[in-house]
Formats: sequence, structure tokens, C-alpha cells
Amino acid sequence: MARRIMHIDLDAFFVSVEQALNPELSGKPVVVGGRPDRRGVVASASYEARQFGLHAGMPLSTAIRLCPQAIFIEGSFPKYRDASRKFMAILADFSPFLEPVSLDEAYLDVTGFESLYGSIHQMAVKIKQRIKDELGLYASAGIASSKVVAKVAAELSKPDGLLEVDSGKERSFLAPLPVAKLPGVGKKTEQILKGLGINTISKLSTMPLNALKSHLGVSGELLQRYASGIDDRKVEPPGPAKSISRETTFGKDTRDRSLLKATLRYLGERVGSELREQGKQARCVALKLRYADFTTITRRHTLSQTTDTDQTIFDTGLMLLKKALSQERQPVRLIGIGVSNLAEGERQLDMLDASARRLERLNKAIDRIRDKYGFSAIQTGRTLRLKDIFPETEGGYTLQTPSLSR
Ligand code: TTP
Ligand code: MG
Repeated sequence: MARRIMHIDLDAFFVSVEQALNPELSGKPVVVGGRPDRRGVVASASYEARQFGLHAGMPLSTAIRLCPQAIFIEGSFPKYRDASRKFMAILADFSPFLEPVSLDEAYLDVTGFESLYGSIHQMAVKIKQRIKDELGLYASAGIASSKVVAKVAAELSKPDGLLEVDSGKERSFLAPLPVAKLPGVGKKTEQILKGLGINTISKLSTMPLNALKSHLGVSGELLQRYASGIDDRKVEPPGPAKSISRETTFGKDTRDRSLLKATLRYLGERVGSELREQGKQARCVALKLRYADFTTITRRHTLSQTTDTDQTIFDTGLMLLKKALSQERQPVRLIGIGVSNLAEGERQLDMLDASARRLERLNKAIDRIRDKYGFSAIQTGRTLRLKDIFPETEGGYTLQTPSLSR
């Protein structure tokens, strides 16, 4: 049976979540990414704002110049994560062959589902309707015989779109499109291809392979296959998470040790609560720092025993931080902390001493209270320091750069 793959991506995701929660924002140019007087970039722009040329990744200072009437919102990651979970839960009702790609994007293998819904097209209509009714969000869907063609179709249909490419029509569908529309072609590759006189996907698909490979390496071959509509990647339901991390960029580069420590503590607590929610233990803690000149370092420490407590994650992160700061004089632009080498399940309790046991009980109690009253219902002495720096909402502090990495 010929494969049918659906790609679904929410329209202007972060912005649309804000609009669904506050109807006054609907139909207006809205940007999520931060206040325009602070540094940072556009994370998501409403389609009204895009008419002024605004797009993701654009510096906020440029965005306000192009569209002074835009409404700028800091954004709050917990809200988007919550909407994302509900979105994925709706998709999972339609097919168990579901591969989430990012917060607002997923592939579904829908081969053979015609009989359930009349047609795959009808199935997509139903999915879009449920997303609209239950979440107040718009989604765009592409349907084709492969991931790459389905993704391009969804992208092309935006916003609130639905586009199906019939089997056998993949090549002619892709042919006239600019190369930049092909997944895998980033800014750099686009420039290289332009230099070779390749502007359309059709041209890319007919370029002699040797010439392509000499300019793009092995990825040249893959891109040419995609350009011809050939892609046998399967829809792969996710395996268990390999790591959990949180990071943030400071509004201003900083050397302030107490701010660095407080932020590390906060991010570490976020990591710890996610770890416990997944019922996992970690053996490895990593610190990430980006300095003012964008040099980025990661430092890892392997623990002698696995852990899921905030205190151990923070203590280890702090040890790595102190070491890193003693070796580098530059101010810090970004800080992040993560855990990896994850194992399922509880630690063997009889191996723990009394104080470790107390810590575990404390963490569980904190999780319960935060579940009920929000993340900031309980503060450690250290994170209280953040009150003066980041705006606080029910879901926790609103950090400066809403990005997928957090
Ligand atoms: P996208 O799906 O790329 O963008 P979008 O949903 O805002 O708009 P559309 O799909 O209609 O073109 O990314 C999903 C979310 O991921 C986006 O709302 C915000 C976040 N994001 C960033 O934080 N930084 C980025 O550079 C990008 C591209 C997205
Ligand atoms: Mg999207």
C-alpha cells in the first residue's frame, strides 16, 4: 500500500496561544519575543505582523522600526508547553503513529486511515476542527507520500491551510518552488546553491550529482533525493528522553555571581521537577555558558550515584560554574543546566543515607505544592533574588528569551 504521511504545524504558535487567551490581541500585529527596548529576537509573529516584513529571528529593534504599532509580548514558556501537550494529545487520538518534531509540529503516518474518515483529506479537516474548537488555535496540514513533501505542502498552505499532494505528483509539485522551501536547505546552503545557478527545486533535482557533492558534501546527495520527492524516512514515535535541560539568555551580559547562581538554581529546579515528573534519575549534570563574544562551553560532571533532587543538581552545577568562572574573565550572556544519562525509576532507598532521604521527601512535597499553586508558590532563598529581575507569572518566572530549548 502506498504510504500517506501527514505533517501538521500550528500557525504563529506562541502568538496564537496568547491570542486564544486574550481575544483583544486577535487580528492585530503581535510579536512574542520580549520587550522591544530590550535585546532579543522575534520568536513568533502573527500573520498581521508578517505583512510588515516581521519574521522569527529578526532583532526586536528592527521589528519595532518596521511595525511600531505591533504589540510586543514577553511570552511564557509553561503556557506554550501546556498548549503543545494538548495539541499532541489531540493528534494521538487520530493515529498512534505520531512523531512530534517540536512543540507545534508533528508527523502522522496515516496510511490506510481512509476507511475510518472517508478520506485522508477529511481526516485532516477533523483534526484541524478539533484543534480550533478545543484550543482556539489554527493548524496547517500537508498530506503526501513522504515526510519531506508533506512538510513542504503544509508550509505552503499556511495559514489555516490544507494541501494534499497526490501520489506520483511529488516531483511536479516541488519543481517550481524556490530551493529555500526545501527542508534541509538553510541560509548557507541556499547561498551555495545560488552561486551554482540553482534557484528552483527542479534545478536542484537535475544537477549532476558529482558537482553537487563537491560543493555540499554528502548532504548534496540527500538534498537531491528530497528535491526529487524521494524520502523513505519513517514516522518514528519518540523514544525516552535522553536529557533534560533549561537555559536562558540574560537581558544584559553579566558577571554578577549572585545573579548567575540564582538563575542556575532556578533553572536547576526546573530541570529537577521535569526529571521527577518523568520518574527518572540522572547520573550526569552539565553546565552550559555562552560568553559575551558568543563562545559557548559545556562542562559535565558524572555523579557517583544517580539523583533526582534539586539540591544535587544545583550543587553540581554550581561547582562547574565556579570552575568555569575562574578560567574566564568575560561576562556571561547565556546560562543553562541539564541532566543526562537518565535511568528509569526510583533509586534504591536502602542505599541512601538519612539526609538524602530527607531531600527526596522535601522535593516531592515541593512538587505537590507547585502542581497545585504554580511554580513560584515556593521559593528557595536563592531564586527569590530573581523577583527583581524577571517578571513573575503563575507558571513561574518569565525569562527573557522564549525559545524551544527551554
Ligand atoms: P514555527 O512553527 O517555526 O513558527 P510559528 O508557529 O510561529 O509560525 P508558522 O508555523 O505559522 O510559520 O515555530 C513554532 C514556535 O517556536 C514559534 O511560535 C516560536 C518558537 N520559535 C522560537 O522561539 N524561535 C525561532 O526562531 C522559531 C523559528 C520558532
Ligand atoms: Mg508553527
